[in-house]
Amino acid sequence: MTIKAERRFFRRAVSDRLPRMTAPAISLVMPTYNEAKNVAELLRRVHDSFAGSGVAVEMIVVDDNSPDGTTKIAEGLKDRYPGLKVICRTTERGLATAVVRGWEAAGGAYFAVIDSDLQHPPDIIRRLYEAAMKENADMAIASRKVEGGGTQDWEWYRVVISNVANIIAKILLPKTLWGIHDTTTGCFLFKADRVNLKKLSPTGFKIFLEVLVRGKFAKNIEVPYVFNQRTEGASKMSLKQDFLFIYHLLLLGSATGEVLVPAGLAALFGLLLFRLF
Ligand SMILES: Nc1nc2c(ncn2[C@@H]2O[C@H](COP(=O)(O)OP(=O)(O)O)[C@@H](O)[C@H]2O)c(=O)[nH]1
Ligand SMILES: [Mg+2]
Repeated sequence: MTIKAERRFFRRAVSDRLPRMTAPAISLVMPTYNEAKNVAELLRRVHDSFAGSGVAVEMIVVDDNSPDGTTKIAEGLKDRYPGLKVICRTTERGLATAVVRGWEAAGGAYFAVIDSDLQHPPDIIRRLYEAAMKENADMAIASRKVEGGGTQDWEWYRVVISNVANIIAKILLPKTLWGIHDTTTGCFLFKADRVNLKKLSPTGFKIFLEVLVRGKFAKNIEVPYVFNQRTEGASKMSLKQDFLFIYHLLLLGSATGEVLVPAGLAALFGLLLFRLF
């Protein structure tokens, strides 16, 4: 046997002994900060929602070293959910960067994200996946703003802020957001190969528009859902995050060049924002 043939023989012998790992269909990132009371229920409900579907889901919890011990609880569930990944970041905080960190560790054909506080109904991921498959969409968006969708008992000011943010987004990104109703969604699923993660610059709370603008999506669809009330834990959303979102929109607007004004405005707004907070 030549050396080359020998090497081939041994490589094959070793790889035959390795367990056959099938790549997951979906890699779902669940960002957590102080979600000790929600994380187990979320994992259970996502897992159960795919029972009998034959679809392999890779669940990835990304926790920013929450003081309430979320990481430990998630780690403790690895026996129950083989393949569950738990990433604990100790030097970084922030929702958008946490989500990208999770996707960096993911191996699925589709990437997705869901809030970990059960405000997004856990079965939405299966519905997004099935809708994307059926309609051959690159991106499936969980939407509160199409028929059948909505928000459960939101305070009036959150409704106003959400609608204003939606309108500003549509003004700044008219082409990208043409036909999309829920531009501030935090839950979506997309074909992984449509986005180069290295090209993303995640900031603040919102990751959807960053992915939509930097990725290449030929077909987007919206799937209705009702945004639930939080029953455990507390929101980390703040006025600062609302302002950061507008700043982020201005940056995205200047990046796509869809309207001319954002570049200058972004500079001004950024200056104001970072002096204020
Ligand atoms: N890893 C990580 N997750 C976060 C951070 N901030 C919020 N989250 C998670 O992101 C999701 C949405 O946050 P939430 O505070 O509920 O936002 P709201 O629904 O807009 O009030 C929840 O699962 C949070 O635990 C953060 O800084 N790091
Ligand atoms: Mg929430």
